[in-house]
Amino acid sequence: MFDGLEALIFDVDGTLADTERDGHRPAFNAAFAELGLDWDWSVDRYGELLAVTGGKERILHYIGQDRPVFRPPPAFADLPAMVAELHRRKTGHYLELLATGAIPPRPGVLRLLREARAAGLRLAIATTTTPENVTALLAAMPEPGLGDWFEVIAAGDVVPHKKPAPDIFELALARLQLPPSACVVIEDSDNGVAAAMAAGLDALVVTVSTYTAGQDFGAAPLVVDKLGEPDQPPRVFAGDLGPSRCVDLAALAALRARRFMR
Ligand code: XBP
Ligand code: MG
Repeated sequence: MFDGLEALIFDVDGTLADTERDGHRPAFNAAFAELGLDWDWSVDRYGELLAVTGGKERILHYIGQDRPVFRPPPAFADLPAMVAELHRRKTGHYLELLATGAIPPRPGVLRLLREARAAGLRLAIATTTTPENVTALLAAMPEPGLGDWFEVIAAGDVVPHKKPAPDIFELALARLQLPPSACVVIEDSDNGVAAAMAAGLDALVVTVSTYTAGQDFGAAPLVVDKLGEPDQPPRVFAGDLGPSRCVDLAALAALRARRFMR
């Protein structure tokens, strides 16, 4: 226990690693090409499509917006069946890419995780992405056994509604059997902030990522460009780190104490 702080709950995409532009996006495009579709999500268009969380939901949204007259080929019973196959293939491409080690952890992520583990804090994940993507991302990081550090991995379709709905954070809290006041969340997006706060998780830090710069993080009490290291401190956009040189446990414990007044 660290001054009332008992657990850290991490988002994955954009937070543990900057996975979207050079990870998920090319994996979607490879799946489209495999099924003979001439769809190609550019860096900019993908940024817009990220407003919709969840890969399958994102593909359906894109079809509605950009391909309104598209009908799936006869090999598929219906559109959801085709989207499911696209997404299955996309996950395969993404896993292959992760295995190459092409997507490193963001600055300060491993430092904070090690610090939390050493202090006996509990670790959890609350993400929209598919569970196997989380396991593979953690396995590819330069910290052997990292996946086992997380007591709870709440991911993907296990809840009815994805972020910005609170469901996935509520599930993580239920599995941890902790109240929101014992936790700090690390997120990178407006949808993630909305989801966490709707679950009562007011103590959160936003580490702005490639696609989330310029988003409105509402009442988020701490917004930085990265978790950082003592010798590579983050830029602070909102809130403050107190005496800490980077986003460390002392800063997070102080943040939690301020939000929950105890
Ligand atoms: C992540 C997502 C995911 C990924 C793709 O959001 O929205 O959909 O882009 O993963 P967050 P899947 O960081 O807020 O959890 O294709 O596996 O859905
Ligand atoms: Mg994210």
